[in-house]
Amino acid sequence: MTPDPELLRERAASALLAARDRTRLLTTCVEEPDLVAQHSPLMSPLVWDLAHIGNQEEQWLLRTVGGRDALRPNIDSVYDAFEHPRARRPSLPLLAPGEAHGYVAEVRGRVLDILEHAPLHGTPLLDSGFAFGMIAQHEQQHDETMLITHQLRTGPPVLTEEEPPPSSDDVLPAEVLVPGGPFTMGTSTEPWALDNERPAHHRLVPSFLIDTTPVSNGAYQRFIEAGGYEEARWWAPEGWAQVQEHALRAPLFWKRDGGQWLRRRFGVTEPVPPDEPVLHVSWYEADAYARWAGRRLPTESEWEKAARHDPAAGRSRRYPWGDEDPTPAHANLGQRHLRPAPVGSYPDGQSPLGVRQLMGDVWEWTASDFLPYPGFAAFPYREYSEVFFGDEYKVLRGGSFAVAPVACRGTFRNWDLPIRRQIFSGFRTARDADPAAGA
Ligand code: AVJ
Ligand code: FE
Repeated sequence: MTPDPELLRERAASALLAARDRTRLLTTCVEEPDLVAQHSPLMSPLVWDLAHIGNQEEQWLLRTVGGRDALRPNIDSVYDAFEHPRARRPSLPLLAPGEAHGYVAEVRGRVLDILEHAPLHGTPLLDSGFAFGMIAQHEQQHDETMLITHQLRTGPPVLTEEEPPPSSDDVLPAEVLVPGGPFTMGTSTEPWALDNERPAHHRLVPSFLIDTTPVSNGAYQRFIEAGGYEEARWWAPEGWAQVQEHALRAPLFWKRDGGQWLRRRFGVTEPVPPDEPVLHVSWYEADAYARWAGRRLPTESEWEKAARHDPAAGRSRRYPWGDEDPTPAHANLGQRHLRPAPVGSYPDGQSPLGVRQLMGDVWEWTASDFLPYPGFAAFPYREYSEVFFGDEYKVLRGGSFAVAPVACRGTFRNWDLPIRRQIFSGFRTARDADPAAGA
C-alpha cells in the first residue's frame, strides 16, 4: 500500500510543525540568561539544543535531500554531539539566543519549500518521507532533553499544565501471564521506524509474568523504608558503589521532610504522590528494587511481547491498543501533562493481555543491553544507534509523558547509561512463570 504523496507531505509538515511549536515553548518560556546557562553538567545549554535541532535539519533536509549549500559556514562542528561532550558545550562559540532562533526559522522556511517538491519515494531516505519523519523525531527527542534541563533548573515554575492526567478506579491484578511462544519483534514496515527498530524478526519468549502497571512511588517507598539503600545484597556491584559514592537514599529530586517525602517537579515542591509511577530512578535502582521484591526486570523482548503481541490474531500490533496512532485516551504523551498518570490509568491503552501504561508516563528500564537486531543495518548514519551498541547502555522502552506521539511506537528503543536518573525513567518488574503452571 503506497500512501498518497499529498497525504505524506501533509503528515511530514504537521510533524515538523508540532515539533517546532514545542521547541518554541521550551525556548521562550525563560529569559536569555537561562537559555545560555548550563543548569547541570549532564545537559547542554538550552540554546545549544535549539541550534543543534536546526543544524541537523539543515544537514539532512536542506543539504542532503534538497541539495542546497550550507547556510552558515563552520557551524556543523559546534553542534556535533560527538565532538563536544555536554559539559563543555557552554564554552563553544554558540549562536546567541536571537541568532539561534533566526537560524532554525531560516532552515525551516527552506525545508518547507523542499518538502513541497521532494519525491517521497525512490530512495530509502525519501520513501514515505522518512527523512522528514526522522528530523521531526529528532527535534522531539531534543525537546524531551530540553524538558529534562527544565526539570534540573532551579527557580520558580515557568511551565504549566492544563489539567492533571486521568486516573482509573479499576481493580487490576498485580501481574499478567504472557504465555510462552514466538512473537514478531521489531518492524520492517513501519515507515518512520528508526534503524535500531529494524528488521522484524521472530523471537521465542518463554512464559513469564509482568506487572500490570509500572512500579509506584508507594511501592518504591516500601523498598526505601525496608532499608533497600542500606543493603549491598540487593544491588549490582557498580550500583552499590554508586549508592555509597553519592550517598543515594531515594530517587533523584526526592527530599525527606520530617515524616514524609517531598519531590521537586518543574519548580514546585510537593509531597510524593504514592499512586504515581516512580520517576527518576537509575537502572541500578530499578534492578535493586526488583531483586528486593523477589523479581527481576523484564528483558527487552519480554517487554515488547507484552506490549505488542496479540495472541488471538497471532501478530504484533503497532501499539498495545492496536494499530491506530495514539490519542489522549490511549496514553500520557506529548508533554500535555508534566507528570506520569497514576498507576492503572488509561484502560483504552492496555495491551491485549491487559498490561497498562506501556506507552507514555515513564520510560521503562529493561534488563537488556542495547544491541542490534539480527540483520541490522545502520541508516542513515552510524552515530544514531550503531556506535552505542554493546554492554555499556541499557534499553528503555515505552516512552515518558515527555515523548511525542511521532517518536512513540511499540518498537521504539531508547537507551542510556545504567547510572542515569535525570531522565524520565521508571520501570516495572517481571518473573519467570512457574513451569508447573504450564502455558
Ligand atoms: C535515543 C534519546 C538516546 O538523545 O542521545 C538525539 C536521541 N540522537 N540526537 C539522545 C538523539 C541524536 C538519543 N536517544
Ligand atoms: Fe541530536
